[in-house]
Amino acid sequence: MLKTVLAAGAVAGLLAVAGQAAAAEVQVKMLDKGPAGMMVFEPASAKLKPGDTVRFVPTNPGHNAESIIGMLPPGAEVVKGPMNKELVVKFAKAGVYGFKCAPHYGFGMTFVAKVGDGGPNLASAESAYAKAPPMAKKRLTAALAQVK
Ligand SMILES: [Cu+2]
Repeated sequence: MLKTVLAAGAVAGLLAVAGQAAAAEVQVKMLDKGPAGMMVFEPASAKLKPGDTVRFVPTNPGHNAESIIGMLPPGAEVVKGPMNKELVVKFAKAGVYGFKCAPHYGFGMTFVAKVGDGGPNLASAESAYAKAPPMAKKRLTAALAQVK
C-alpha cells in the first residue's frame, strides 16, 4: 500500500517537472528601429503553447504593449502595459492574440501570438483588424502569415 502511494507521488512529481520544462518565455523587444523597419516589436510574432509567456521589454523608450481590441479569443483578458515598462503576459487559452504599441499603431508597431492551434478566433483574426491603420494592417497580415 505504502509502495503504491510513493509510486503515485513520484509520477505526479515527474509530471510537474515536465510541465515546468514545457512552459517557455519569449522576449519581445520594443524598438525604434529593427530589421523589419521603424517602430517594431522584435520578433513581430511567436508561436506559443498554452501556459507560455511573452515578456515585452522596453529596449528603447517611448513604447508600450497592449491588446488590440477584438484580436483575442473570447473570454481572454485585455491587457494594457504602461509606457516604458516591461509587460509580462501569460497565455492560458489557445487563440490568436494581437498587440499594439499605442503611440505607434499608425506606424504599424504590432505583434501577434498564436497560442496552441490558434483557438476559436484563428479564422476571425484578420477581420478583427480590418479597419486598422494601413501600416498596422500590413504588418499584422505578415505576422499572422508567419504563425499560421
Ligand atoms: Cu512604439
